[in-house]
Amino acid sequence: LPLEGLQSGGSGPLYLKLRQSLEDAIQSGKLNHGDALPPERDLADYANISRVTVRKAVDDLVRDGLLVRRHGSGTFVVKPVSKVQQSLSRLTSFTEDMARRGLNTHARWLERGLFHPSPDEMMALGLPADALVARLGRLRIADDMPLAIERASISAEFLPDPQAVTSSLYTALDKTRSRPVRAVQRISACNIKDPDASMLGVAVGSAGLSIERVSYLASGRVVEFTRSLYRGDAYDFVAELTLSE
Ligand code: 16G
Repeated sequence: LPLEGLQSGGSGPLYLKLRQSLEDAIQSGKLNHGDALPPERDLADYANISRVTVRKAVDDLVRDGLLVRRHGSGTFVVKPVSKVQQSLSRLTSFTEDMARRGLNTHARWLERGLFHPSPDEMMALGLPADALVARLGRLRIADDMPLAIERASISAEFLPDPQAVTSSLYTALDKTRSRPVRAVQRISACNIKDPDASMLGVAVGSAGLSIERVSYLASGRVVEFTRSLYRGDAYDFVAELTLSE
């Protein structure tokens, strides 16, 4: 593992740097799915940092579902064939989430173009009827497994050329300096009907999670209104709860 020089390279908390190195090792295949992580004591000695720091980095990756602790036998790199554990406290993109797990994403485009907003889009994005909205409809696939159907609506002001989105929407928004910094997400249970069921490769009536995300810029303006349908058998959404003061 490339842990030398953690102390010297760059600024920021050590545990974040360690977390990043471990993530990089998973992504690049230096650590394979199913591999055991070296004991925390060894990692600490080797990188010349405290065990508390190592524990903090590992805790983060366990919380995000990249690593799993097995009682008595150690910490392992999660096999992605199992459910995707998705943190509910971080504003990340699908492409990033999958890349962190070492999975490649691609999309089957269902819709991509500029339209006048529907009443729902007018409400969610705060737009008049004569405005333009970029609509991106995608079947989202990770390593050949269809996981979700997503339909994103973005005011054309932030995404004037929807054809420019070839893979990640958030990367495209980054380029126009309009990547969201905050989002409100609503999740509800549903049964997956056709044609969605056949696109997702599940039986008609299987359990799904219907998710609506409204994302905001730092200025408070709405950037994104996205409706997603996730396979219930492929996703676990995990939230960290703290006792409020
Ligand atoms: C996630 C978001 C979706 C966002 C997309 C961007 C949920 C439920 N939805 O899938 O709102 O548009 O990421 O991903 O998490 P991209 O940058 O890979 O296109």
